[in-house]
Amino acid sequence: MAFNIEILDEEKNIDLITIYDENSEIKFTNFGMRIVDWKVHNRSVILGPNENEDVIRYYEENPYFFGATVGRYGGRIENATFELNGQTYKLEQNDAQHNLHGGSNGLNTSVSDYEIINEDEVVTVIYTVDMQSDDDYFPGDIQIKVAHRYDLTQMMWTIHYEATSTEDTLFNPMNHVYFNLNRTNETIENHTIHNQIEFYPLKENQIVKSLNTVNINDELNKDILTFKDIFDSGLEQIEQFNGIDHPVKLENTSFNISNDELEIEMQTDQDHVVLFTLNDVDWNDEANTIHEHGGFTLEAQAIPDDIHLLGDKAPSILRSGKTYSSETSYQIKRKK
Ligand code: G6D
Repeated sequence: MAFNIEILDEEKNIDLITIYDENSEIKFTNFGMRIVDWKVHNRSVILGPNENEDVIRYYEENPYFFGATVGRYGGRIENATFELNGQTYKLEQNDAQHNLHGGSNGLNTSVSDYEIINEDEVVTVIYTVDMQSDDDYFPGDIQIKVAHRYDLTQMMWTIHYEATSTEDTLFNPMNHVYFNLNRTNETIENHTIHNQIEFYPLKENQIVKSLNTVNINDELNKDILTFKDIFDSGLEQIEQFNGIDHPVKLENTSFNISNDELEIEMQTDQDHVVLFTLNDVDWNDEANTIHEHGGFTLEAQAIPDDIHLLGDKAPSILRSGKTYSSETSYQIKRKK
């Protein structure tokens, strides 16, 4: 057996699923369809609860969506309202007057049924959730299937999303995992980014301003950037948000970030990834392990607020009768 299940809360049906071999170990929970930990050769590469922490309480209190499946809609929808097919929909205003990550009843709060398929070297956890329009005020009831597949040989975690809706709606899910490849709990400044960083500027309210992008590599005249280069760039957008919190255009399907020892490769069928570097920390865990620039997210998704930027052409529109399907994987590679 390459996995085990620990019951975290019997009444609420919340479990912790660990998939492991001698090289790596990954932990998932059906509470918010989260990744809880990922250890490669005993080194944790993501941010999450410490060994002795109460896992459920940790996620209930943590405001940064650590490891969670986020949806229906990742990112902010301006003024928490949008129009679709000539109808106006009003969502919950849970981030000033805006809607962030689908509202307070989003997928990150769900407890889902799941089944496990064990093929020895590849273990898949398949979660199913029904979301009602009454839960989050988006149109349509949606049936969602999220699969977390872990390939022990490749050290590769793949997320597959599938959804259908009873009415035309918006669906733009992602996972909010934070990576830090360092051995000690340092900042991510030393990580190198092997792709161009071409981002969409934000307005003061953190909503995407327009589709006119800024390329940090061009601005700094550097082929390869580290996070330190970005933090020290002096670019107004980076200063304003104390780091990056922007959708980045993907020029190809893979996106790579490394330190001296490890590399993470993301592969996705999405055209954008929101890169967020934990810019302002005002909540901490008991061991005080969370700090500014202590991790980065790779939120593969459609551009937040695409419904206002692109109207009827927004990629996040899910028509009733159609099936949403998308896949993103993260692989850890050893450099030496
Ligand atoms: C997202 O872009 C947002 C951030 O602004 C927010 O603080 C975080 O989620 C929790 O990445």
